[in-house]
Amino acid sequence: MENYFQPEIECASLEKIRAVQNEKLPKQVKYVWDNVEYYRKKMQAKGVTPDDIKSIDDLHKLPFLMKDDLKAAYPYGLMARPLKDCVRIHSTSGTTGKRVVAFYTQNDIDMWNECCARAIVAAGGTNEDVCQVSYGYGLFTGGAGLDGGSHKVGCLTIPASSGNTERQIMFIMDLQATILCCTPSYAAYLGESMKEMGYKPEDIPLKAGIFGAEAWSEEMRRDIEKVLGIKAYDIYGLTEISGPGVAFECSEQHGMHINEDHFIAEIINPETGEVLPEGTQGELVFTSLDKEGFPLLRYRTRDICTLTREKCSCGRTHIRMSKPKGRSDDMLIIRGVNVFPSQIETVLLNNGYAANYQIVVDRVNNTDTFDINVEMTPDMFTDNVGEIQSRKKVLEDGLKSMLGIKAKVNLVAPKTIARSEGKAVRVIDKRKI
Ligand code: DLL
Repeated sequence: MENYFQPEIECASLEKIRAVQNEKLPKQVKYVWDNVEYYRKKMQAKGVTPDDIKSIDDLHKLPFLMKDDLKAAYPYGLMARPLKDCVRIHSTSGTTGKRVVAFYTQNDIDMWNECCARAIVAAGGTNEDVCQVSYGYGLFTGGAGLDGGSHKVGCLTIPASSGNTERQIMFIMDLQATILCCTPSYAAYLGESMKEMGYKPEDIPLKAGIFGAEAWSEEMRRDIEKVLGIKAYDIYGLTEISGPGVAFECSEQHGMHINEDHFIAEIINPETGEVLPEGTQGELVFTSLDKEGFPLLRYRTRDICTLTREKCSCGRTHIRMSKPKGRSDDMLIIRGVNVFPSQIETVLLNNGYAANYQIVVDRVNNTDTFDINVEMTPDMFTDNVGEIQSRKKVLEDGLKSMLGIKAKVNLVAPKTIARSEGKAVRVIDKRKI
């Protein structure tokens, strides 16, 4: 039986969802206009005033916000409330330049925690569960978000944070954790470590995992489910819009329901900004409907995906987004061809490898070099040169047909590629362009 945290809104009719959005949007636009000078100026430059936004049909009239706007307005320029009304900040994991800092009022935190609670309940969570939160706690939103959701559901929460794999495993086993929340790459590593320690899936008390914060393939899901003996659910979100729980998977595991009573999603053509029809792939854009501290309107996520309103048998009615293929800024352009790390991952996992790989791109004599270091699994590890060569060829052929360009595969020994406790680092781009 499917359970819901807030069934009246999660399963509301489309008319009801639209009514909620139509009521909230004009108010939110007026609120931002009155309180965020930076966005008001953008609206003025486009000749739009709050009076022009009467319903969600007018959404397209509003200007976009981009990451560059967040940098330009850093740190306080997009806040809509004085600092005294805010109770928390979080910040993105960006490694270059200024980080994005988002501000939350207590209402913002409550709304966000409810979104995460919806995700936990959709993964089968109840107050009988022991929920181990192994996302990083701190500036990153993963730990705090799932922790808050877990409390709302009434799970016994283990705030493990990331890292210290032995201790993570000890808690899972000793405290009989039933739900694990972490990045998919860390879940895979925990699974690999538990297997090595001799645990079989049936020995592990976990029943569900809530994994997100980075792109992961269906093949990786299958592997994690197998090694941990669980059902693995995807969860999506971003600091700018709140954190995890903007969208989450249900028992169908077929797209993530976007919490449409709080966020409006659009898909646009990233080149032209044109809004695309449902089902078309493009860049995801979010408008927050009730954020108080840091309310972003038409924020371009750079995540590439599709949306669908097809009926979902779980009973939820909110629109679903596909797994993001990757970020438009993670997309590599190699010899003129667009390459997403997730495509490479699919080929590797379909050929029996785990998701332990690193892509190295460089430019030599004006030509892109494209190497993929792939770890052999302990079962396939050998020093037989002929066997390695033929394995390498199978992968290179598979990659060529998936990507359309040739990559050089280097098969490396098990455990030689660094594991990540948070988001995995898949790409090293040495090109200086
Ligand atoms: O990663 C929030 C989060 C924490 C989501 C825990 C899920 C679980 P940021 O660090 O701001 O926030 O990074 C946001 O991560 O724009 C996507 O590119 C990527 N991302 C997040 N979830 C997924 C997912 C958190 N399920 C950026 N699949 C987003 C693919 C994801 N990419």
